[in-house]
Amino acid sequence: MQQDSFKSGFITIIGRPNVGKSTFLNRIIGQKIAIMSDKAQTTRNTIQGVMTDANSQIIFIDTPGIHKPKHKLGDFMVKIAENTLNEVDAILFMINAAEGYGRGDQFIIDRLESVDKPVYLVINKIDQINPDQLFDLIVEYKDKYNFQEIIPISALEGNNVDHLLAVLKEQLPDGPQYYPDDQITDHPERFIISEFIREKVLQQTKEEVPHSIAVVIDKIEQKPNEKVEIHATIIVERKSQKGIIIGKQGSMLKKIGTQARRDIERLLGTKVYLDLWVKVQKDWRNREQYLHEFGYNQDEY
Ligand SMILES: Nc1nc2c(ncn2[C@@H]2O[C@H](COP(=O)(O)OP(=O)(O)OP(=O)(O)O)[C@@H](O)[C@H]2O)c(=O)[nH]1
Ligand SMILES: [Mg+2]
Repeated sequence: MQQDSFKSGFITIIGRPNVGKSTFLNRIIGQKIAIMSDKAQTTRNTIQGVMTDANSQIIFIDTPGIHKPKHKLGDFMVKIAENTLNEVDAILFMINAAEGYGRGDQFIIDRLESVDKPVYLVINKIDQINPDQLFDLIVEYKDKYNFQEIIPISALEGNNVDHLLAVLKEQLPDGPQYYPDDQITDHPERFIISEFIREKVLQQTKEEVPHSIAVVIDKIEQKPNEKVEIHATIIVERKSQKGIIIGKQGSMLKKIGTQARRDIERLLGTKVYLDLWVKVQKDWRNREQYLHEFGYNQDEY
């Protein structure tokens, strides 16, 4: 009897900040592995999400939004996002239906001109527009690049996501199973835990504060009472930001801690004790040594 072939491949998700790349990744993986927020430049690393079924494995790569960098951290983010273009079998270029075409999208389209891979235009957030607007958007975009297909979705509500996945699976080449059945991401729990903490800071603060922080996990310890004890430090750039993160009588830090702990407990499936500290590291986003130390390491890419 002939064995059915196994299909596999890598697909990157690129686009401007805030278009919904991480929301899409989490939806298709069915678990939160990438943090999300309404602030631009939420994602800072590439994050693989692995989708495996009986005869295929697709590895999606969530990437930082492509933007005009203002510091070394931004350079790193854009560089690793662009680097994925050369490492994959297909590209999802995601746009925000509610925003429409802009210079930032053209910048990405210019990058795509030199890439010889199928590019799918994914129009996300269609729950925010009406069908006429969608039609106009498709007409506008279809002449801008030779897209393999244009697929409208809502990552938040799930509209048409199954269709997109079916189309992608269809075009996968025959290939090996790269990851075991039960593995859903390339990052260790330690990374996801630090990201969950960062997400809560992003959601609770505004303006420059959310962009100025990094989170470092100092220690993770399994206690005899079944609890996991986690010690982490939130790094900020200025003393004033430290005050904001701590809040009045520690109220903000407490809120961040409680919310992050809930997510971490869901991830680990166990009770967690979370101890958070805040530390100032001046101008860390522009200093190679700290970027390296906080997990934004050029050499790894
Ligand atoms: N209405 C609506 N909102 C969405 C949809 N998808 C994502 N969002 C929202 O858009 C915001 C940004 O989502 P993210 O998934 O963090 O966007 P991203 O592209 O990963 O952003 P960066 O990591 O900064 O590049 C969040 O507030 C999401 O809830 C959608 O389909 N519809
Ligand atoms: Mg993201």
